[in-house]
Amino acid sequence: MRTHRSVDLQDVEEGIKVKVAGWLASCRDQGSILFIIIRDGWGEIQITLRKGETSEKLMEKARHIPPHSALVVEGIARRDLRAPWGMEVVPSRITIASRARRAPPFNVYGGDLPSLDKRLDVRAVDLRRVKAQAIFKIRHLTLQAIREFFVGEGFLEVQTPKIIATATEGGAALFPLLYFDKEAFLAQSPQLYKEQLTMAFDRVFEIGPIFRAEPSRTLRHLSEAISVDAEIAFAEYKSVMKVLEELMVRVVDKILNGARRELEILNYKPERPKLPMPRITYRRCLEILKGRNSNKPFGEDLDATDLKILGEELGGYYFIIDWPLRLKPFYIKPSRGRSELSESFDLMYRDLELASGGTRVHNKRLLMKRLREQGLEPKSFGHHLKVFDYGMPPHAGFGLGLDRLVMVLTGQGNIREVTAYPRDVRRLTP
Ligand code: AMO
Repeated sequence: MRTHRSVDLQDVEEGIKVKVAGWLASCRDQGSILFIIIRDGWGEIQITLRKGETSEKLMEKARHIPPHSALVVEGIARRDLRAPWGMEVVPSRITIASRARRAPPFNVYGGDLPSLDKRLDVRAVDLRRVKAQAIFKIRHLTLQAIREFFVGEGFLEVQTPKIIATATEGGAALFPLLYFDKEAFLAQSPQLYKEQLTMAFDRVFEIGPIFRAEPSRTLRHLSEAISVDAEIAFAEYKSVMKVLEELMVRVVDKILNGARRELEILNYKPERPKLPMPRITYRRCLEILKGRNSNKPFGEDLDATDLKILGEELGGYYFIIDWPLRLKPFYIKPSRGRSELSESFDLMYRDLELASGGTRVHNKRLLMKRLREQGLEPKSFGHHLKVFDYGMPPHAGFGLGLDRLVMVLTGQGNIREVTAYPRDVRRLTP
């Protein structure tokens, strides 16, 4: 239906015929001249109607189009350095493809914003905001950078089932569902499948949904999130941390270089990681907490208050490594010679956990022992354990929360702002 997008106008020759389309964002009526701004998926287009140049009939029609209506405009491109892309459109015809029947419940193009809840109720309209557009452009570029990085490092992109038979990340946090006549669950992570796939493909990655039924009401938890998972054969946690930190640099650089306009709109510049990122042991974290009069016994998980202190003390990006084994899922490998610890890490940005990972148990007997220690029945994992008889390599990997990463890249404090249709305890629509 259109010949040019907004962004294409910067390259067209003056005087050519164009047909553009988008949604009416504003109309500035100065009597003898009328400026209409329409927005498409790439930016803004200025439509200029002048008395004497444009018919009275068309000017009258343009004056009465309700904001947010979807329009198709045919006309001539004319150079004007004040217009977006340096080019305005002098219209000969305006077609209202879809007339807006009512005004949105808030001013999408400026003014005070209502609560996030009100905005999420009409999310498709809310996403027309310039800031939302910038956030989702950065999300898109982030995904692109991640894929480029993994492909360049010889990883194969895979997809694993999201309807599964057994828990991987602890039994409490599953969404059960009826799978024909059986009970099944939504996958908490692709953990066991990505491990198995190293047997066939060596290095794999997946970008897909994870489902968590914890009733968390925080600014950083969703019930459905997107996870970037990687798994590498013949690797252990220290080599995987190197891959992850290089991925982080690649992503931040892509955003710093490729999303300058969007970062300007957001008035934010993400911090570029300095490599190597600090590796802080869990034990060292306890000492830091002690120094701030917050005593934590060995073996207990770090809660939001602890992470806040660590974020203040350590700043920027850092790894917390060598977690107590009892805090980690059954598939994480115990440390050599220090069986109370594990070969594991979390990647942090200040007090926000971005990723976690570790070396995996690749010995079948040890994995069965670890399952039992965690009160799980090896028989329920029969299909997984079976493949360990066919040359399961030593392997390691990580899961990186895409939504949390985009929070850091766009400077957002609430994970819902970077997710098109967030799902949480209270929200299942739209
Ligand atoms: P974990 O459970 O730590 O590890 O999850 C990995 C990363 O996913 C993100 N994440 C979430 N983001 C938003 N809302 C949630 N409810 C949520 N839960 C997790 C976080 C987190 O760091 N299988 C392991 C990874 C591995 O070892 O490879 C796992 O799932 O950013």
